[in-house]
Amino acid sequence: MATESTFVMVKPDGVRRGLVGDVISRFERKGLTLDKMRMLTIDEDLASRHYAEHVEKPFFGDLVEFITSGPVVAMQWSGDSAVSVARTLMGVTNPVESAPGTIRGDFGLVITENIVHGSDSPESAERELGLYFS
Ligand code: IDP
Ligand code: MG
Repeated sequence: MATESTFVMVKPDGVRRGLVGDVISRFERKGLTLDKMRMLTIDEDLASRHYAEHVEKPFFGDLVEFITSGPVVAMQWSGDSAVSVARTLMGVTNPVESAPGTIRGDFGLVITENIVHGSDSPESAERELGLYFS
């Protein structure tokens, strides 16, 4: 198993609902290490760069409106297989289908407002960490 770093973000709904501590606690209890953290409000330019892969999708406008709607908490977490471990803790994209015990499975019901973001590959992690921490 290789030590990796990944980008995780509590989205505006998670901040509004007071779930920042719970999200952080889950990652800590799993054994990942919190390296960096900052709170910010994403502007449209950063949103478009973050979600560049989705620019042609029908939900892109709603996604940008949502992700810029309030402060987020951006984090770098590291540890063995941190990228896939973080995705497992989050649960699948649609909270309707996310397993109980995952963040999205425990707290969500709406696909846009699914509480957390996590990088989907080491390459995405490097790109996203660069967007928020350089
Ligand atoms: P991920 O966050 O699990 O990696 P992606 O497919 O990369 O999922 O989608 C990015 C974000 O866009 C999702 O977390 C969700 O907030 C939103 N999203 C994805 N698919 C849909 C959809 O079909 N309708 C509305 N929003 C969506
Ligand atoms: Mg994604």
